[in-house]
Amino acid sequence: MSPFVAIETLINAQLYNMFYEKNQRSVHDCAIAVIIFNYGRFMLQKVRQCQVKNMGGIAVVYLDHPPVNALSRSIRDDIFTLLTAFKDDHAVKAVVFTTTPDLPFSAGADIKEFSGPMQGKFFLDFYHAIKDLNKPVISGIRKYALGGGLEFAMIGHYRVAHQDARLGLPEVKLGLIPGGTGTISLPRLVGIEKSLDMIVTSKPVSAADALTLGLVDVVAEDDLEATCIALANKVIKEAKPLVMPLHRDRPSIPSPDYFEQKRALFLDRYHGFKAPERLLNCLEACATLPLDQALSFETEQFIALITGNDSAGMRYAFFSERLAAHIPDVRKEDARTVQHVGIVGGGLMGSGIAMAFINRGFTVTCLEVSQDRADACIKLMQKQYEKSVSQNKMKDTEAQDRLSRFKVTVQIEDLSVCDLVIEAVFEKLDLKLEIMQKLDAICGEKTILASNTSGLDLNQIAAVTGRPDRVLGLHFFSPANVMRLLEVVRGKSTSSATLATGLQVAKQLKKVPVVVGVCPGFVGNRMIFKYFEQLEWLLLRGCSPKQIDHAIKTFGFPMGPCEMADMAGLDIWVYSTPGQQTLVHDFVASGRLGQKSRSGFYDYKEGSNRPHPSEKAQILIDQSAEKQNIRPMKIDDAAIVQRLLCALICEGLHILDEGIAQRASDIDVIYVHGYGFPIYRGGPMFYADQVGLDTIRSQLQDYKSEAPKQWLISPLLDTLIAEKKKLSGYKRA
Ligand code: 3H9
Repeated sequence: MSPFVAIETLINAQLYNMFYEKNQRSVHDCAIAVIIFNYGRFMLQKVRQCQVKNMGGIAVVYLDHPPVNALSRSIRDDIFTLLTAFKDDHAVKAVVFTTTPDLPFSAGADIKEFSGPMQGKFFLDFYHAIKDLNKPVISGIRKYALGGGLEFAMIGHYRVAHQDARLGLPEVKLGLIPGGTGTISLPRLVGIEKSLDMIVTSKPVSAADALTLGLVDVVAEDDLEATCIALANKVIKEAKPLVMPLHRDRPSIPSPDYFEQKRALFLDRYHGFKAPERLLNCLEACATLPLDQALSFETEQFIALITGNDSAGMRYAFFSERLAAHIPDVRKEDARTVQHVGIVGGGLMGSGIAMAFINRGFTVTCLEVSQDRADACIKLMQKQYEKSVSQNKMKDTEAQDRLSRFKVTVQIEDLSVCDLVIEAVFEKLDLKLEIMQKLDAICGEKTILASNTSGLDLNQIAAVTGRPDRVLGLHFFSPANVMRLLEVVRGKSTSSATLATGLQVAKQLKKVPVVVGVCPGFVGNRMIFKYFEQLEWLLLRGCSPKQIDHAIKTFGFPMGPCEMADMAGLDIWVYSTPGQQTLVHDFVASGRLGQKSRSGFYDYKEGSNRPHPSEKAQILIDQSAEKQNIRPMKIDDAAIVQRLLCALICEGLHILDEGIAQRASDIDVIYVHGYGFPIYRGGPMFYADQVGLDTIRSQLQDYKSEAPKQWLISPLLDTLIAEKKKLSGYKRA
């Protein structure tokens, strides 16, 4: 016996025992496992990812690749091997793919594998294998079937969804299209219009909606596995011809100019994003081309997207968002339970924060300074929910339930019972210190105190309390009930249990938390000050607000810096830069505060936030330039973008060097979710890698030669260049 055969025999025997003893399965199951096992060299792992049970001639395959059943190469190969084995096994009459109750059906293809070459079996292989199998294939969908997971289910003949399951094709969020036959199968099941809506919005549908649409055949109220087996037995008994969704008729086109109209619409709505247009091309191909040509076309479009920079940026953003929540010294289990939240200040920010909490099931008590303001706060909240009801976004009963969990008080003592109290008062340090002291005096021992400061010294704020370990910063972005970013500020005394609680609360609020250290402006605002510093440089050298905003919007930001500054309020900029005398100070001194005063870098008509170029603003800029003896220069759009982005990158490097952010990808998450950095460009740090760190270095050096104090270059950049490392992969040891 050769050593290879000997090893294989030994492993076969162990595997046989493992299956038989551990899982109490029949000899037949074990035989299948051994068939699978013998198929390749590394089947021990593969078999673990696909477990098989014989249910009276129905092979039930459990996809078993925690935590989300991502269809990695190994599990794809397992599935293919099984399908091939079932073809020759006459005992197998039908096949059910499902999962045990703890696992979802599948989150789709393994996104981690997309950066390397595509290897192993893929969706077209599944299509051919199931076609050749010619036995009913049923998918039993638990929790969710997303992306490639749903595509796989749509290749088989039937789909059964558990009543709580959601089904969707969210590939566009990763800069992709469903490239595993999804753009051809889904329209054949639900039509072109619904397919376009489902794919382009990336929104999954419920099991009930999927049934109505014809995406699934049965909804299982309780026992998913039993429902699948019952369906399999029925199909076997009926012995009707089997029709795969891909073999159904081509879908009809809703109207003759349907695709033209959608292309025109998408040009505006998805400006800068590549996947939506390619999706339209695929759906058109689905409706007009024979199956084999439509499938090849889909593959081409998918490959064009997956090999492009945009999808790389969006995939990086996907993983960066998840990585941001992992803090090495913080254990999830240490988080305290938070149910009742106190908020100090019921203004725009405070009420936005209150809504964010109420909407996720928390009870909120808000503190206001007077009964008049308390009444105004309640009214504002009622109005918001009435609006949601009138727009059919919420049922009246739901709105009432949310409002019943919201109270406004003028007695600070009413906050004493809260698990977490967040101060959201005006950005004045003295005021915040006074409030924190009072809260510390009245709140229970376990209450966590948080400040919503957007950049004041959290350590100073924590130091006035007797519980600095239970103080942290929760910097919400306005409007707090909408914006997903949350900077979670870790002070020098913040305990890991307090931080764990902050991260858990963020997760409950469905926010994207990023942990940052203490420095003026933390990460996001500290970088934006540098961006605004260069905005001023450009304005003083003759670039108009409109030109600058146009250049940045063409790069992909939804808003230019002048529009953004006007929206936030120029006075905020002045408060945040005490002791300085800049162009913005001139604007504020002349009463131009931005949108709130209907005048800033632009003019605004009453009742509208649409910016109009302003002669008065231009006069202020010209006067300031003249006072400082600055002459106009010719600066093109590319140079504008380069300068503004270099300002972000340069400051981001210092922030990393100082340990204020622990990873470069955390900075990117902040910029994508809080400042509108185009997600398909990954974030400023990822973008720096794409431009090339050498190029960035020489650009920074050029700027430095004009203004050495403004452009200090972090030594980290030189280290990364010397070590040939990527900035986006940087994390502090
Ligand atoms: C596709 O299918 C292409 C095909 O059309 C064509 C191919 C030819 N792959 O989010 P969570 C990880 S494209 C790899 O924290 P939740 C995630 O990184 C795919 N890993 O949990 C995290 O890891 P870690 C289309 C994945 O419960 C862990 O799983 N599908 C994948 O809040 C838990 O994730 C999608 O776009 C994946 N596909 O949310 C779905 N999915 O613990 C993308 C997740 O190390 N996924 N991970 O940080 C999601 O939307 C959410 O993760 C999901 C779970 C809703 C599934």
